[in-house]
Amino acid sequence: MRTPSFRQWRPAAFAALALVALAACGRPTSTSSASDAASRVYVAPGEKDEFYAFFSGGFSGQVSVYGLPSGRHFKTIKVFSQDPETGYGYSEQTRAMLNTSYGNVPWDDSHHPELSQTAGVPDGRWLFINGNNTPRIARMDLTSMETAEIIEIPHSAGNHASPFVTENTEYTVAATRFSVPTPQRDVPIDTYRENFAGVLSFVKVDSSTGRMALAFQIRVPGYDYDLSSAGKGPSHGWVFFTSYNSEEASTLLEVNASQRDKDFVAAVNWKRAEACVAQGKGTREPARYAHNIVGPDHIARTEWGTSVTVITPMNCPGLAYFLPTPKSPHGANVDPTGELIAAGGKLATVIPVFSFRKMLAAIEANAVDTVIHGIPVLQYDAVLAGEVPEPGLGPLHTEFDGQGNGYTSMFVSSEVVKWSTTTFQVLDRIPAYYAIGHLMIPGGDSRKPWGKYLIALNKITKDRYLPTGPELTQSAQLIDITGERMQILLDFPTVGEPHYAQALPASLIQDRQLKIYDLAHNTDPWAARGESEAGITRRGRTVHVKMTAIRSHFMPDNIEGIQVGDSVFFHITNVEQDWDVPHGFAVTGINNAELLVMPGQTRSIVWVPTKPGVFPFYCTDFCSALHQEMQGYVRVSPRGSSVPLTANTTRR
Ligand code: RUQ
Ligand code: CUA
Repeated sequence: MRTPSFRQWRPAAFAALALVALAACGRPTSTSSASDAASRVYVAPGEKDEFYAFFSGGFSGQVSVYGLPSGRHFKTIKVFSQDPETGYGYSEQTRAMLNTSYGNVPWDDSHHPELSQTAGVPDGRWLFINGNNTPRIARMDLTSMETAEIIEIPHSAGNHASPFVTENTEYTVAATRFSVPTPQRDVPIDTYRENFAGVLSFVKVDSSTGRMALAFQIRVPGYDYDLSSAGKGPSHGWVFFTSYNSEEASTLLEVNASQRDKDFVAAVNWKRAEACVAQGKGTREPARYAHNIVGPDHIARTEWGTSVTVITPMNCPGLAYFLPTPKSPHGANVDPTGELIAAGGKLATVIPVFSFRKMLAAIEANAVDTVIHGIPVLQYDAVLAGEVPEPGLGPLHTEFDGQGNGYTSMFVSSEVVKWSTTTFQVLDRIPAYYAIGHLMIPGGDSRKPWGKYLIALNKITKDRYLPTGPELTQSAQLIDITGERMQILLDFPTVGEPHYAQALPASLIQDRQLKIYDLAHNTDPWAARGESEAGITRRGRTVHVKMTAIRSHFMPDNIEGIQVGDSVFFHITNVEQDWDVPHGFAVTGINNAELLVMPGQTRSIVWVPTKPGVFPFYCTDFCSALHQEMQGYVRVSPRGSSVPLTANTTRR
């Protein structure tokens, strides 16, 4: 979401914190229960956490993996940002992952991790996340916890309402946050109403391989599409997208997009869309986009998309309906039964909860206020299940515990509010420190939430941790939701801004973790599967070194005959077949990254020496007692030198 600066936030915050302080009265103070809380998050040395949690890295562009309840950080999965620590996005095998129609884009803003689902329940196969800035969706494989695929979304600008999945991961969706001219063209910005449009994209996911493909796009009015959630059970076949700026303002949205009382949730019937596409009601439009896929040889390659099928609500009646929603909505979340859709209006005074059943009845009865670009606007009262009154200030996102309760984050009053999905009354509230954005319950957006914990994902931590200069960490708070009253158990800092997170029981994926890559199946063209395959070749000014790494030496080690300005490709194969034995590779003056090579894997990086001399390379990962001995030298001679190309491949 758009985070206000602290200056803007402050007056509201003080009022809010006063409120929060009041609300907290009568709750056990944190000190009296501190040891009790500590024991509930304590995971003893050698013991394992109960849940895996996947947090978005926000503007770090990555995903981080935590254990719950301990809050321990295990790994950062490299997704949209180059990572010199591992060579992701730098190595020859991974560079293509970051290709886009804008060129190689080495960064993004990742917001919403989303687990694949079967029958509406996380199945532990894949994790998706959106790239918000240069519109993309990434898919990670949960056995290797590596990025397997990234698809660019054409016609889109700011891929925010993404990558939420349908009940059986038939689709992952992507909606443009910023409407833009589609197709892109050079027009005056004040022709916004005539020339700008929104686009809702449906990306098909292959049910056996996970491979994504852009199925179709729906062109919709030029609003800002913000978040979404797929129907389940009775509402399977629908996706609900929030929108704001139904004013279609193009300047100072802070004021100009907050004029109307209500914006909209767009209810989209994707089965209807499929039927319209099948009936040829779409048009094929040119669109160039990158689709980057890691092959069976572990090398990423780009396939270029050239066109996309576009349909409009005008040409496909029954495709989309607008539900009027107060006021500048952010999240739209479907409850586990699939009947309720809770919307968070950033400036709203209530949380409106829509009824899917009533929505169908309203469509049937034609309870329509007006029609916008072929999209009927249903009557608010006809689709409303109820409103949660006086929830607090700035409702954003809702998750569910599967026990008939919704939990909504309140950005401005900085709290989590628990309410009943039958009476719509507020049952409990607890402060979040501070400025909570999303919240997450393991499985809390699915048909079967695991309940137990709730994580508050907070933007501001002023005074919560040891200060670290002007930039302070964002944080997560673990809240116990098993009792009648919520109880805060733990604060822990996060990597980047944690917009959203997803979690599942560790038992679902823990035993399926890949331990090594099979060396016998390494088909990288530059692999050296054994030391006898190691060697060196020159092709003009390019030199290829096929090198093996094993505890505790490289083969070859000493290299001579390199000249200043050569492009030297080091192709490192880790020939170990043991779990948890990566080797690193770095050479003096290399101006891109190191390589971190997993057992059985080949990774390649280029080094262009700039001066004559003798330069060491070494293993960067402390792999054995003789790790410090795992080294070699490269002799670099002036251009045109007659030193012959040699590499020491002897074992003496
Ligand atoms: S958004 S809170 Cu992507 Cu709500 Cu961040
Ligand atoms: Cu190999 Cu250290």
